[in-house]
Amino acid sequence: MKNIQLFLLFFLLFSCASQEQPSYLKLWYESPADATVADSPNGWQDDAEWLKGLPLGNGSLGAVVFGDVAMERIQLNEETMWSGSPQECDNPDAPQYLDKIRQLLLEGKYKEATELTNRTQVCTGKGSGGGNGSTVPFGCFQTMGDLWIDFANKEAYSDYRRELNLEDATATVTYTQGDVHFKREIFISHPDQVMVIRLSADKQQQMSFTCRMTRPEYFFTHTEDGQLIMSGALSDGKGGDGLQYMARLKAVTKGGEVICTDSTLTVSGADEVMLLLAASTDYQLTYPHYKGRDYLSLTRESIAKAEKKTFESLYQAHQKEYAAYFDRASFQLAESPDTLATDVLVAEAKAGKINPHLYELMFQYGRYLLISSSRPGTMPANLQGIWANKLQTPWNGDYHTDVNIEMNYWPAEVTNLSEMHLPMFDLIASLVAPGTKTAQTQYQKKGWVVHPITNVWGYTSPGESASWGMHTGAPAWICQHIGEHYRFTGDKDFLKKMYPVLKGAVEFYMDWLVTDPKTGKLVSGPAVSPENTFVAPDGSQCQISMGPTHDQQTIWQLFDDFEMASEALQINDAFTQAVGDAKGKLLETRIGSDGRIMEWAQEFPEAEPGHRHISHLFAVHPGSQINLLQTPELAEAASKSMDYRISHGGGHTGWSSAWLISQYARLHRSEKAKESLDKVLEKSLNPNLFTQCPPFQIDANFGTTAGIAEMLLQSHVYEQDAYTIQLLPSLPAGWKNGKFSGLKARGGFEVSVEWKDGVMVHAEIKSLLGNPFRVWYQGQYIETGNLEKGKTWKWNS
Ligand code: FUC
Repeated sequence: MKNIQLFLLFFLLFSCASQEQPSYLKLWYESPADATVADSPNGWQDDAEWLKGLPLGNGSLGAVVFGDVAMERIQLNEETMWSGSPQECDNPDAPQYLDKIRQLLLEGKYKEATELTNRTQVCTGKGSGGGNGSTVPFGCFQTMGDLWIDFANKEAYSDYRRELNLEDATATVTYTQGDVHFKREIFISHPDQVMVIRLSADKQQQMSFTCRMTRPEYFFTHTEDGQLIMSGALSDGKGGDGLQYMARLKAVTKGGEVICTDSTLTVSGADEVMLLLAASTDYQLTYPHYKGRDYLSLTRESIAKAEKKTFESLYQAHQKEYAAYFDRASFQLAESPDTLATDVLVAEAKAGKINPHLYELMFQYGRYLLISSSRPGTMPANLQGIWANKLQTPWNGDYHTDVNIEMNYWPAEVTNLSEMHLPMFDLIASLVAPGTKTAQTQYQKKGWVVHPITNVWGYTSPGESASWGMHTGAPAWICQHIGEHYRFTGDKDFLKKMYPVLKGAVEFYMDWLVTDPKTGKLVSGPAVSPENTFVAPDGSQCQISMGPTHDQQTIWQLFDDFEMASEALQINDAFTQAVGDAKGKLLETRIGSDGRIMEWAQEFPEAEPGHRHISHLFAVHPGSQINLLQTPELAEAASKSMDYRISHGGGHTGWSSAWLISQYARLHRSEKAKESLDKVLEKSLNPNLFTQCPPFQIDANFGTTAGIAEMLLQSHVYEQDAYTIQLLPSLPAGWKNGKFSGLKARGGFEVSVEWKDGVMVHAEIKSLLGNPFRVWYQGQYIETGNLEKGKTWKWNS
């Protein structure tokens, strides 16, 4: 009997193992990225080989792995490698012109007002350096340099494959030289704060190579305690040294010999080698940001701890910690797990043939990139996440608040990665002190403000040109994330902590808004509709006006969120009441004579009707004020606005097209949502699936993930004290069969759905908070009621 049991056990184990599917979520390639091609010196020119590399990251340390056989290049990043330093850019002369500008605008004198705004309201000094700020105080997010591994074996190779497994956040390179099969495994551990590189072969004594570390400027190397160390200082943008940085490399070998010089670490004849790399800067992550972090000890201790562990235990800790986030959500469309190499998928998409697996990959890649670039306690993901290979990263690799940083975080809540959202709140909170000074100096107003750009140095002044720099809707827009985090998580401690921040932004607008004497409505201004230009009645091209729809909508959302937060925290006083009154007096979104949403308070012709920004539709997405269920007329007008934009060439940059996925999805125009999604895949993908604006910007990666989620699940409509959970609200006809699990809905729900032949066959909604809920599918409410915390509602066709 015992034998039979044993036999059965072995049979079961064996049959399970043999049925185990290889990981499906991989980027993989049959050729390396060429490490011998130098990066272009021009900061704005993308590097084709780098964009074939595989990105790894643990929120603070990042790398792009080339996988070149003879010479491995691992391009290094650390999230705080910022040149520059704090600077004084507010203009104390600005306030005296504010009333005059407002008066000119309200009188319709746009040309004069735009000129006066440009002359008096912009920042002092060099601002962002025109997006080229690496040598001015604004600074720039820069590469940390490169780790080069020069292998002694230069023979020809075969059986090459490199891959990035999204399920364990590990890059692998395998190839055969002669009769030896080589393998490289690379991951960046969050629990151990090191990059781990295992180099192995299927025969003994095959590992011989020399490592170097270099940087395009400001670097020194030396050896200490058997480590190769690269260190240096970045420019502070004022002629001196700014941040100090250090990267340490250590080899742990099985067999063979290690010799370090001041510029190299050489391994000869080892059976297997584990390289450990730790890096940091002295940037102080806690506010007030500047220098102070003990980067020397931090990197020393990370290596000292990791070198005592085996590769297996480092890998297991890494995999467990990472997968706890990644595995929370799934999305499956393709019928079979057979996939093509990723560069083939990209090439096919460019030729107009999109493999369904590419949708799955892009959805999960955005989640992978968010986990890899934004962890609790780190800086938020910047314009390139944490991956940049230059000294002058495009747009300084900064935080743009007029769509880009917001888009980075659109997938955070809905794809079940709430924790990854936290760095954005730390950044917002850190803007309060400098932003209060800017509000006072620049406008003599209360509260705090920020404009379209910020950096790690607390930059809150307007930009160098008012045409884009006078984005006064920025504090309202970024603060929307506070409300969203609360709506999804119900975390009252978080809300309590962020309430003063939210209130500070509200205070600014309460002081900033003015009554338009013609309409009696409250309007914001002087302000831009992000980066867009109108034709004023006298024919001049202007950007500045009073009450652009974007400001009005974002401020409405801020006031509405403030009311929600005050109610949740049981705060009811004269200020909350005044905010409620002001919300009712805001100039509302209006429909123009052509049936579209008006972008400005007057019906101006657009200078660029296909402009990439779609900021006047903020209320459709990411806002929720305009929606199909509660404001159908405005929704119809928004639909027209989108179609008009697209027919005039809109959606032409990566992020613009990615945004349209969500906006169309919110209006349940599933085929248009898919068209926008397909456009991102056809026009904006690099071989490593990083998206192009162009240049490379990570926003469209995140916008695409968020857009796909928005096609599958929505929960932005709040009616009768409950969130309406809309299942498959924007499912395109081509996505016949599929399923998703673990997406989140506002009100604290976890949702899984399966559909066949375009029809939902199964749905499960788990209540995490016990809030009331309503379920909507194909225009019908299929459930309304209460679901106890922890209980799951199930539905079958
Ligand atoms: C905004 C956009 C640009 C670019 C930049 C980083 O200003 O208008 O297209 O994405 O951010």
